[in-house]
Order: sequence, then structure tokens, then C-alpha cells
Amino acid sequence: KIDEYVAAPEGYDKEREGIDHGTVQLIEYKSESVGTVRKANVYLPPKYDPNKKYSVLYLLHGIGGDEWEWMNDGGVPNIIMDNLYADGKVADMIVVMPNGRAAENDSRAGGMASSAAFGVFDKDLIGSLMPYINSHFSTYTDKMHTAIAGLSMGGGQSLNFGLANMDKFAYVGGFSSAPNTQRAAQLIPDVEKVKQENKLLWMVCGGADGLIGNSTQLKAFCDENGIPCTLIKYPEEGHNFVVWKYGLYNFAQLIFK
Ligand code: FER
Repeated sequence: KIDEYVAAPEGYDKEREGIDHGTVQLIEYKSESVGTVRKANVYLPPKYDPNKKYSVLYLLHGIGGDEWEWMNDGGVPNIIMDNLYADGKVADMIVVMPNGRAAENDSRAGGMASSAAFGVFDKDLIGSLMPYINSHFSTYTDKMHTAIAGLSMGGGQSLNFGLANMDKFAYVGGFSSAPNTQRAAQLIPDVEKVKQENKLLWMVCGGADGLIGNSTQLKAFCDENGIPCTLIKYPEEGHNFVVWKYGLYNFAQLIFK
């Protein structure tokens, strides 16, 4: 069963005048698992206040991207988040956009050859990046305040890592998830555990995207087993930022609430 597509409001991804804006900063952290200094972009919301505490959304990129893909290739995550903040539609959160290619050479030129590096990013994310973020920003560190989502390869990573580490992430999102997405029985070896420990399993994929099978196989398994799970098919859309922006817009409103 596919969930209903509801269009995002006009202008949700356009810079708006007269509202407060967040900031994006590039951070560097030591990666224990890779053995290098790695980079991530961090969106801090309007009026970020270190005396308050923030939830954290880890937002991952695709096979051709890096820590800049969401910002520079048409994702406008800062604009989408600024607008959601201005309208009071999201919980207080920061958004971390890492480089999901956990290898010494993590350049976006790696292409398909870097699939293995995407596969071991969980060690770097959980072992090094999350501790860095939690010690350098004013965050809640528990699973109920931590989410993971991403596009394509990053969608596969989010489903794989998010469901394998439900003690770390209560909210999991896959946008147009790629073939690195594990099959459902592997993703969800324990149906009851997912029902108890996962708070949101949310997916979107373009109806004209050849990769949609990675999402529908998981959705079918969840439906069969009574696991709450959303899959929205974006009508007639392919593998692109129209879908991924929509994904961020919707996912961000559902987490930490
Ligand atoms: C594949 C097709 C697409 C694949 C990965 C992708 C690992 C990833 C696409 C993207 O991240 O945009 O067969 O195999």
C-alpha cells in the first residue's frame, strides 16, 4: 500500500524575505575508523542558542556527492529548514551533512568504486562524527533526539544503519534509496524489536525512478508484518532533487515530536 502524495506548498524551497536565517558551517573531525580528518557541513537554525539543546538530523548524500551535495547541487536544505522554522513546523534541530564515503580518498569522483566506502560509514558516523557533534554543539544525544535520512546511496545507508542501530536513531528516512539498501528480512530480523524501538520509518521515491524497488520491497515487508512505515511515490518524478527536497521537507516535520 502506497501512501498518499500531498504536494508541498508553493515556495517551500524558495528563499523567503523577512524571516530569520540559519547558518551552515564546515566542520572537521578526526575519524578513528578511517584514520584521516574528515569534513561535514552543519546547519544551525535561526537564533541557534548554545544555552538550549537541539536534536540532530544526519542528512546523507548520494553516489556522486559529498558533504556539499545537499547544499550545492540543488537541495537547498538551509532554505527548506529556515522556512519550516519560520512557520513553526519543526522541532529545534541541527542538520549534519557528512561525507558518507568512509575512505582515505573520499572525493566525489569515486563513483561506483566507492560503494564499499559507503558501506562502512557507520563506523565513522557512530564512532567519530556523532561524538564530535555532541561535544561541539549543544545537542540531546539520546535516540529520541537523533534521526538519520538520506538520498539514494545515503537513503540506503540510512535504512541500513538506522535500523541496525535503533539504540542510536529512532527516526529513519530513505529518499529514492539505492541498491545498497539491504533486503527487508536482513534490515528487519526482529519484527517486534522494530515495532518497539523505531519511532518513524519514512520513505519517498519518484514514481518514474528505476530504483523504486528498493523502497517497495521494504514497504511490502512492513505492511505484511504490521510495522508502521510510510512510502510516498512522487508522481512521475525521477531520481532527482525534486523528490529529495520533498523528502527533507516532510521528514523534518515528523521527527522529534
Ligand atoms: C546502482 C544504481 C544507483 C547502485 C547505486 C546507485 C550501488 C546510486 C545512485 C545514487 O546514489 O544516486 O546500481 O549500486
